[in-house]
Amino acid sequence: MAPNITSTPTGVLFEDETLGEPQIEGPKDKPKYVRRLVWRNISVFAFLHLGALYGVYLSFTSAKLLTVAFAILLYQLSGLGITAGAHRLWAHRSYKAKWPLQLLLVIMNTIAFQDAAIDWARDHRVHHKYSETDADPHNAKRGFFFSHIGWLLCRKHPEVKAKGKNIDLSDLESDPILAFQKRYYTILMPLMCFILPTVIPVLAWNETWTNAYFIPTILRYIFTLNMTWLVNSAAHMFGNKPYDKYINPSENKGVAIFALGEGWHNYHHVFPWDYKTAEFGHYSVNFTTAFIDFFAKIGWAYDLKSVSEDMVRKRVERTGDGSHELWGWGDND
Ligand code: ST9
Ligand code: ZN
Ligand code: ZN
Repeated sequence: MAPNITSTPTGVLFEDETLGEPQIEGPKDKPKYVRRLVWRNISVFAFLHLGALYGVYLSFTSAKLLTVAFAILLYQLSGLGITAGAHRLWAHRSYKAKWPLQLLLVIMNTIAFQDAAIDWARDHRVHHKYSETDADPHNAKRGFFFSHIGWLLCRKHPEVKAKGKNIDLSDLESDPILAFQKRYYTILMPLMCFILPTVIPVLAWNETWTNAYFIPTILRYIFTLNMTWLVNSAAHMFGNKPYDKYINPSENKGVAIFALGEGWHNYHHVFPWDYKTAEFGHYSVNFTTAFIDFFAKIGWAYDLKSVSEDMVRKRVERTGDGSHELWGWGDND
C-alpha cells in the first residue's frame, strides 16, 4: 500500500501510525524524516487533560480538603520518585542508595507512571548524550510543544533508536528492584497510579468516587506530568545560562519550584553528575536535594557526588553568559 504522506508547513511529513516504522524518505541527497502520529496516545492524553480540568473544578466545588491535600502529597511523593529516583539515582548515578531507599523510590516512581525507570533512564541518558539533535527523544529544537508533550504523541525519530542502542544500561538491567518494576509494570502501575489513589480517599475519609478519581488520581497525575515536561520544554528555552551560553538548557526558577528542584537545567547539562542538579542546594527551590540530604543523614543515601567550587568557577569564566553570581562570588553559600 502506498504511504499516505502529507506535507506540513514545516516541511516535515507525517502519516498514519498504522503504516509501519518511521522512515527517512526522499531522494538520497535530501532525505526526509516521516513523522508518524500515535492516535491512541493523542486521544488518551486529550481525555486525561480534560479529566484534569474537571478535577480542578471539583477541587473548588465539592471536594473535601483532605482529598486535595492527599493529591498534593501524591504529587510530591510521585515527583520525588522521578527526581530523586529515576533522574538523580538511576539515570545519573549521582548518589548511591541502600535497598530500603531504593524500594521506597521505586514505589514512589511507580505512582508517577512515567514508564518503567529503566526505560525512563534510557531515554534520559540519550537526551543528555545527544541533546537537541534528532537522537534526543524530546529534541527542543523541534519546538515547545514537541519537547513538552508532542514527543509522546508520535513514533520516535529513527536516530533515537539508532544512537540509543549504544547507551550502556547494564547497571540498571542488573538491578533486581528495577528489573522487578519493569517486569510487573502492567500490574504495579495501574495499582499505584490509579487504583489506590482512588480507593484510599473513599475508604479512609468517605470521599465520593468521582472526587477521588478526578482529583488525587487524574488531576494529580496530569499535573505532575506537566511539571516534569516543563523541564524538557521551558527549561530548554527560557532562563539564564551562567555556566554555558552555547547550549539551550537554562536556569529556570519557576520550573525548579514546581519540578522539585529540577529547573536549574543549564548547570545540570554541564555537570550532570551533581546530585543537587544545581550549584546551590537551597531547599526552598530544590526540595529533592532536601530529600536526599535527609536520607544521607540517616545513612540510607551515600556517596553523594558534587562539583568543586573551583571547577564551577573555571567553567563560568570560560563559557558563562555573565549572569552568574560569580560577579559577586563569595556571597553565596
Ligand atoms: C512520560 C515520561 O511522561 C516523561 C519523561 C520526562 C523526562 C524529563 C527529564 C528532565 C529531567 C528530570 C526532571 C524531572 C522533574 C520531575 C518533576 C516532578 C514534579 N534508546 O518507546 P518505543 C527502541 S511517560 C534505545 O515504544 P516508538 C527499543 O528497541 C508518560 N532504543 O518507541 C524499544 O523497544 P523496547 C506515560 C530505544 O515505537 C523500541 O525502540 N507513558 C530508545 O517510537 C520501541 O520503543 C506514556 O504515555 C532509546 N532511547 O513509540 C507512553 N527508545 O522498549 C508514551 C526506543 O522493548 N510512550 N528504543 O526496548 C509511547 O507510547 C511510545 O514510547 C511512543 C514512541 C509512541 C512515544
Ligand atoms: Zn535537558
Ligand atoms: Zn539529567
